[in-house]
Amino acid sequence: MAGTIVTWPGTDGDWMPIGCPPPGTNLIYNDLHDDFAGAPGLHQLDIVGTDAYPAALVYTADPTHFMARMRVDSWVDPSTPNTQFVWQFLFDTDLDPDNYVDWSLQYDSKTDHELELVPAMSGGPLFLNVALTPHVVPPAPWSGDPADYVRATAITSDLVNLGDTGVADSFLDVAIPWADFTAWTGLTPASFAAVNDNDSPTLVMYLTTSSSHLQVTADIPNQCGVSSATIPEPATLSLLALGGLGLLRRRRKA
Ligand SMILES: [Ca+2]
Ligand SMILES: [Ca+2]
Ligand SMILES: [Ca+2]
Ligand SMILES: [Ca+2]
Repeated sequence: MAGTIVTWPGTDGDWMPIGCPPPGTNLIYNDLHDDFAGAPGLHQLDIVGTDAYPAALVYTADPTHFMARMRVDSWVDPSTPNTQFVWQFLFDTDLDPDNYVDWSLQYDSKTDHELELVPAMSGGPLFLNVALTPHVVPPAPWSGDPADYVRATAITSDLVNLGDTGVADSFLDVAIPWADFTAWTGLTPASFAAVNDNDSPTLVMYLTTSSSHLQVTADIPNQCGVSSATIPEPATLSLLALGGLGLLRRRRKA
């Protein structure tokens, strides 16, 4: 029966905040409001969080499912339906500097309409470079019915509004069976033991949102000690993509 497969944590306090990348920063995962192109109209894609109200949390105490939580400005937004977008929990399972994203556990509400675990073909070094494996060919290693494995809480019980929409913020929760998650990613409950301060030698989590189930196009990590040199914000990305710097230099010479 739909909706009864996962036993979600009973209270918000059961969830464990995760730390900011890179490893060893010992900072809580934060994210700014209105910090990507189009953000003012895309409240449901805007990841928000502070030290007091973290953006990213996990629940690893359940014996059968791994669970992760993302705080966004507002899940319910009739003017911009949620069916066009993808919410991503990205995992770097080997801390390689040039290809940091290895897996995405993502709620694909755009193309496949499932919660799916997909590997990265190319995982960086910029979020612009992340290329995820298509769901159908080859098949996603695991996928589940959102009715069973995704839970949205429209109004956070803390009643804090880090964004600008709704009376508070919203939580998006996802769950995947440990058996499948571990078989594909190698991650176990023990892998997450030091993830709250990102002192784990083998695991970093990133939260992103997108208008594509194969890429990262919307909100990306910031305020987390992540160097802007390795992970530019969208304005910088578009300039680089257009070769803007080269054009400017050539003009100055002429
Ligand atoms: Ca944000
Ligand atoms: Ca990696
Ligand atoms: Ca809000
Ligand atoms: Ca961000």
